[in-house]
Formats: sequence, C-alpha cells, structure tokens
Amino acid sequence: MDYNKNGEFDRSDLQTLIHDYDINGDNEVTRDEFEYKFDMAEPTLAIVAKGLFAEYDDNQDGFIDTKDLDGVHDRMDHMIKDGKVDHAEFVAYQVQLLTVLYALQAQAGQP
Ligand SMILES: [Ca+2]
Ligand SMILES: [Ca+2]
Ligand SMILES: [Ca+2]
Repeated sequence: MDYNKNGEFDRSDLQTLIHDYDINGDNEVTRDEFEYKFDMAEPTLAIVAKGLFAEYDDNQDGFIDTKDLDGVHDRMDHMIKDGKVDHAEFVAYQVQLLTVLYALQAQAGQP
C-alpha cells in the first residue's frame, strides 16, 4: 500500500487509498462505496469491510475523506512516534487490525 514507493506510508498514500475507493469522484468514500469495492474483491468478508471502514472513518461522520487522514496516520505512527509511518509500523498496524477483524469474521461465520 506504499503507493508512491518512498518507503513510508504517508498522507499521499492515504489519499491514493481514498481515490481508489471513491467511485463517484467527490473525494469522499461513503460506506456504500467502500463496501462495494471491497465486496468485489472479498465478497465473504462483510465484517472485515465494516471494521476497516470504521477504522478509517476517524471522525465517525460516515465518510472517509482527507479530514480522517491525520487520525489514521497518527494511529499508524505507533512504534516510534516521529510523525512518519515506516514499513514496520504500517505492517504491524495492518496485522493487528486485520487479526482482530478476521477473528470477528470467523466468529460470525460459526453456525
Ligand atoms: Ca464518493
Ligand atoms: Ca470521516
Ligand atoms: Ca514512526
């Protein structure tokens, strides 16, 4: 997800992420847009999609937009608080987040 390949996951990478999911091009990603894109890739992971959306919608206003980037970036910058998200921080953040979400998904999948 380091889109600009500078070895750090920075705000421009987060902006690219928004751009990827923003279907109608209004610079906001709604829950519908996010789930639509996610669903095409991973149709069985609805709970993971919801959890990811909630995580990236930092101010909980129902849209992912540039106002949410600072909060997300801040949470990713968690091992060495230097204002930058390096590769290790990014991977650790993703692993932690996805571990929780996949566990929830697995629970929900139980009969
Ligand atoms: Ca949009
Ligand atoms: Ca938001
Ligand atoms: Ca850091």
